[in-house]
Amino acid sequence: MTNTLYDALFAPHERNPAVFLRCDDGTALRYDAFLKRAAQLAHVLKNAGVQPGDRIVVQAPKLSDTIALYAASVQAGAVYLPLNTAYTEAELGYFIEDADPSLIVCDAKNEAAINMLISGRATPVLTLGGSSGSLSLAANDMPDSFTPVDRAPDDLAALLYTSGTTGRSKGAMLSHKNLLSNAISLTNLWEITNQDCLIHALPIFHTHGLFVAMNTSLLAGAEVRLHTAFDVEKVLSDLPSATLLMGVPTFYTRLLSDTGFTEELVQNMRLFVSGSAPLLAETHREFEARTGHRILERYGMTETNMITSNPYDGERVAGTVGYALPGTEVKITDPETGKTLPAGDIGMIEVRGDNVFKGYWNMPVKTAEELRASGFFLTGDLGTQSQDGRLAIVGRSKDLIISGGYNIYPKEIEDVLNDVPGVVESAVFGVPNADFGESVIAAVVAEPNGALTEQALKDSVASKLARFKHPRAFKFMDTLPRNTMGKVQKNVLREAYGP
Ligand code: MCA
Ligand code: AMP
Repeated sequence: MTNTLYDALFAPHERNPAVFLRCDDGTALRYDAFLKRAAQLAHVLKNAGVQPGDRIVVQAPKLSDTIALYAASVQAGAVYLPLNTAYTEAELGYFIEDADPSLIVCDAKNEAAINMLISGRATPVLTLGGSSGSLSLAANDMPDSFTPVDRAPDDLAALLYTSGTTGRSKGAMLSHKNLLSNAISLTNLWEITNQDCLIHALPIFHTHGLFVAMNTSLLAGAEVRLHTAFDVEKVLSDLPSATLLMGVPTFYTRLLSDTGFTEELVQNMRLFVSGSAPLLAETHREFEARTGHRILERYGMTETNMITSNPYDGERVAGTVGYALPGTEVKITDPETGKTLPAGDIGMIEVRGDNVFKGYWNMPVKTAEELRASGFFLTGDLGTQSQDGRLAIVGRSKDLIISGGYNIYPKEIEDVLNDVPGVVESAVFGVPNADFGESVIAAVVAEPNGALTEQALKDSVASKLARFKHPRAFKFMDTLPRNTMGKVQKNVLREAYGP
């Protein structure tokens, strides 16, 4: 019997007495105890009717049980589908409809709302959170060993939704091999071992926090300090006894803006990793001047896991994302013709390897558009590669805003705004923001003499979209700037309304 991911990440720890998770409340969970808990949860999944290949939707707080649920899902042969805790019911409804899960796990405080949302579906809802979560309680009475369900390398382990330029989120199907190959590459490259202690302050519903941070720690047997959210004070207090931090650029700018963040504090630290959004060269330099450490920047996507990384031992160059990971190919192509471009030219970044997903859930047409028959995936990012293969990202061909490491697709917000009575049209764009990298602005054309108010726009957005997607300002205009082809010129809007 084999279960690709379980055998590599979890099984080796069944008798490991070292601490895996140290939580905010001071509790420490050993690897062996964590595995027993995962087994108990796997029994609950099985008893709830979860079959191999079934999706489990998880919108839950950042708890040790939530991470054990991920391990349980792998063990039970299910497909783990984590969702941002900030999503509204309207957003949640779409994912549930699309993924057709056989189990939903949510925060105990959202149970009633989710039951209302899915009324008419037979899907059971179990809860995590505090001592009252029904999933946690049910697990307490279960046996603490579970025979993992057979899962081959190409079987799905996770379904992660990523927004799209069409406004509809797409479920990226990630196999056991996709996740494991990436964890192995990163663990080796960043030299992560069981002597490491990672400060984990990222959310656990995205690739960065769940796979890059958690899978590498599991593979290496490292300790993880589980912070429920990013809090500068808490990070400062853990730094002297930790060795690793993985974060989005906002983590680093916030640390730098605190005078308590000093070179003395990071004496024990081995590595700071940044990703999910561009790290400004200025942040890179300021960080080195303050701490003596050069942040290691890497690049990835939900669909591909990590693609490139600056070297651990070699030169970490600000403004570049380094070299293709072992077993991963990167090429730069002409976005019109698809032809490979020579070193130094700017074009579409394409990637192929064991890290690349198996396609979009229920979207064969979309999959064929973005994943070539040759196996190369079109990232939608524009970049240039030096003669020796070092990659720099220079822009995006997709209309995307990245705010604090969260991807926000303007089309999704424009669709909501355009539905508000009195709106003729709208254009959503990002402007530079010192804290979040970019922030969201909406330009709106209202019907003449209409009664449209900013409050109506805010109310509509608030009822449908997660808070991090909300425009931070609304600009009323008579018309939107367009080019001769009739396309809205977002660069003109960015220049007009940027800082
Ligand atoms: C919180 N808010 C945000 C964001 N986060 N608004 C815009 N963008 C955000 N990212 C809202 C809050 O709802 C709040 O709204 C207000 O901003 C201020 O909140 P604050 O307390 O300052 O924020 P925070 O709670 O400290 O969060 C900031 C954060 C967080 C720590 C940067 O957003 C975060 O953890 N980001 C990491 C995202 C991530 O993991 N990305 C990886 C996905 P109000 O106005 O109501 O107060 S990408 C990925 O996985 C790919 C593969 C990759 O390469 O890694
Ligand atoms: P997601 O769709 O959430 O997986 O986000 C993937 C996108 O984040 C990529 O297509 C890039 O545009 C962006 N991204 C990730 N890492 C970096 C980085 N180091 N520098 C610039 N952009 C990045």
